[in-house]
Amino acid sequence: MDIITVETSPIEGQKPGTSGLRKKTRTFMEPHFLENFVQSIWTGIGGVQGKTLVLGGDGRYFSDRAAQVILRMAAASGAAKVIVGRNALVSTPAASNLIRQRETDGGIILSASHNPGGPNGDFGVKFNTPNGGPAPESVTSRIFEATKAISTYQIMEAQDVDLDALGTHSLGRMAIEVVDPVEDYARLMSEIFDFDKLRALFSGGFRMRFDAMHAVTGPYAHAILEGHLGAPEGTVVNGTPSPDFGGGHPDPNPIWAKDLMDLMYGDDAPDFGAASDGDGDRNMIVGRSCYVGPSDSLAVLAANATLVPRYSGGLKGVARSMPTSQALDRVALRLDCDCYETPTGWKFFGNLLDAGRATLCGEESAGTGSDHVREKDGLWAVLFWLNILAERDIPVAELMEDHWRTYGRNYYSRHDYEAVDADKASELMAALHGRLPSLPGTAVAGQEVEWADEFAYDDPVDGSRAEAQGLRIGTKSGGRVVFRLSGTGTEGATIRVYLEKAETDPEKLAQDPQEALLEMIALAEEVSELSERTGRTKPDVFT
Ligand code: G16
Repeated sequence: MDIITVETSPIEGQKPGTSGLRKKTRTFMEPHFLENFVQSIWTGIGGVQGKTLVLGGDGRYFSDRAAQVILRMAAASGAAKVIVGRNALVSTPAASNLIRQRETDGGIILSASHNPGGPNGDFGVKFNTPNGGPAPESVTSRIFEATKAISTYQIMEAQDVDLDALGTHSLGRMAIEVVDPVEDYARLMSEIFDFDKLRALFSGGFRMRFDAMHAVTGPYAHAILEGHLGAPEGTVVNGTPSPDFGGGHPDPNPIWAKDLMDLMYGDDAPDFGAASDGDGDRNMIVGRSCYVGPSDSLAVLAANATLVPRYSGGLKGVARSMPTSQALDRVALRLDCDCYETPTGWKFFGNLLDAGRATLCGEESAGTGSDHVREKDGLWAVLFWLNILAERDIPVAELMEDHWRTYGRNYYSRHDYEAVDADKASELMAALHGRLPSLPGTAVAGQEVEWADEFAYDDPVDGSRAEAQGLRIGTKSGGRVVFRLSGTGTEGATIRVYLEKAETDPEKLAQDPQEALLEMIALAEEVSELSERTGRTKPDVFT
């Protein structure tokens, strides 16, 4: 089989964002776009000669073609072996697990996460390092530099590899091992959670609905929930992955998982509802008439962690991304464990997990995870909740009330303004940045501003510094507003406004978050002049 060297030139816009490179699928399908980026990954990680990699993804449109290209490029550059999920389907957390379990040199995940798929949707490519986690900025910036200097790439001329056939194949001198992606992951889950207790929960009549949103967790959820744990057939819905996610938007939040929300707020609601996203790393938790926001979910997991076998000895520490609500901090204070605040992006948790400083991590963007892998993990979070419910034997709503009574409540919401003109969004951020020093001590929308800054993070493990990670304003009353531009969008700019208000008065713990946050919403508008600058009067999405 011949190895061809193809002449190419740098393509604009190949800078990895919050989580790898995400673009419109059609952009990825343009000549050389994928190949340039993949060759740049090889350069950024010091080549793939003799290395073993994992390859998988959420099965979205173009994944099958992209997987074949990547295999031919890995073979051309001398990789020893690639471990591929059957039909190139592996959830992000399961890929992280495979990378770790098989002690490989890293892996490539093909996904644009919760973004819609299909020819008019989004596609993405992400490299994970040998610890199983998303490449840190030091690596992604080397990859980006390589995309700007590329002049050739190598690819092997060969027929497609049959990725439907389990077992070992070869491509030139490179071995390709096609594995069942569910097996190892299911084993890992059974080692973390009390599967006997969960089986007893389901055999006792506990009812659940898991919405896999036509995405990658379907086979995992069928195997674990209905197989290992004996939940009745039909517990998992939309459980067959499809290249365009059934025409839907595989983002587990109350808007895109509306069917699940309707069921859970209806007359015959089951005890527990959950959903996961395109690549299986995000989760949504909902009890009977009780949606649990991601920040609260993280705090609940931390507060109840010792009920789960793997965490029964306690937590070494916890971590959250900066915009995530400070509900977790309240729990950490009680548990007397360290609580780290990192920039948005799972890659920032990697060092803390590797160094044994944090056991549990989470983000407001519906991601929670622990040191069992180096990615956030949707199904793991669902099993964690089930394990807690099995032990505590109370409905979700009661558990939340109890949690807020014990720790206080951080009302929280994120307002997203999507596809905003990129220049206008940058101008808004620049103007706000300029105002920050003058804000403390003044009143904005009737709120006294106590502090205002731009978030920067000094990694306590490797000493690296990440600057310009969001603009924050804190009020004397314990409120907080954060502004950030998303690093995962594929169209214009997405302005994210994160709103938070702390409440400890037992009489005021049952408000609607949007109502409770009205003052913070007014402050955010006044300080940023968002509607005037962008013409938007209400968010496209709020969570
Ligand atoms: C990715 C990252 C997360 C991040 C989220 C949102 O999630 O892995 O760490 O919180 O994007 O990022 P942004 O606010 O920059 O859009 P996923 O699930 O999309 O891979």
